[in-house]
Amino acid sequence: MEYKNLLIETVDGITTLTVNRPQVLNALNSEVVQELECALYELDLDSAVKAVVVTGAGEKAFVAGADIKEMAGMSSFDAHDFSRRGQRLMLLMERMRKPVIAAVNGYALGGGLELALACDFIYASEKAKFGFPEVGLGVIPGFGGTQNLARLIGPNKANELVFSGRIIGAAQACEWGIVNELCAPEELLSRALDTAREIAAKGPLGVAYAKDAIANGLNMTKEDGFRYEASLFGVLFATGDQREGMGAFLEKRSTNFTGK
Ligand code: DAK
Repeated sequence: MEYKNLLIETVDGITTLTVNRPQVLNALNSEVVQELECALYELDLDSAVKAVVVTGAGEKAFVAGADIKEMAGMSSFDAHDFSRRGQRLMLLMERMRKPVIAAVNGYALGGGLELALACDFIYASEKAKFGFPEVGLGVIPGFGGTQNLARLIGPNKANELVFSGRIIGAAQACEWGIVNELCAPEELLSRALDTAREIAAKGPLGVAYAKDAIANGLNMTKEDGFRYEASLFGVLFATGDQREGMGAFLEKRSTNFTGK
């Protein structure tokens, strides 16, 4: 499918998906949200794709939020529809079998930070900036941001960031646990791609089930989470990937996983 606002490039099983509206700092309008949903759905179904890196076009922004120009004129019905689409996109990213890494190259504000938080983890340029300016616009984060941020860094830090609308730098975001790795701007994408390749070399079913266990387990009691983990662990013993992974270890050779 052709996308007007996304650049998609797959090399050796790793897809780089770039939000491409640099003239408005890659702000998310309803068309971009729809394109992201379609693209990620396609990538999840594509067996040649092992991992996805999401980034923003240009030097200034990852995504500077939802498109304020479009939102300002929305009817209540449009806003509801926009919100449902955005939430569907964030849930899709969480439920995808493929790992998704955010490479935050500049501003990640509002819906942009929500997009990054919906990825499995975040690498950031030392120049990146993070924040939820929504309360200054008279609204709240509406694409899962309050939920994902509080789960990630705890309610106290999430409260401070969301209530103040403050924009913080990449070093503080890293210290607070929002960012896994800080990178020199020119190395950000290659660091994210290196990690994506490292993951892609592992058993795809193992990675997919680990993602499932961590994401879904967080919404369960610890005991239910343990039970869920055990059931996924058991299912993997019916797969070729488990036989291949353990067989390769015992035969002292490298693995050749098929994801089956
Ligand atoms: N939307 C639309 N255009 C944007 C934009 C945005 N979020 N951010 C930047 N732009 C545009 C600017 O208008 C400007 O366009 P022109 O004036 O050149 O036509 C161009 O991008 C360059 O931006 P600036 O000239 O402002 O660049 P600066 O370096 O001076 O400032 C900045 C960079 C990132 C500090 C500034 O652009 C800024 O404050 N941008 C807005 C950031 C923001 O408030 N983002 C959060 C948006 S609220 C919902 C679900 C989700 C949400 C809402 C509802 N539902 C449940 C319905 C999410 C809300 C948000 O994300």
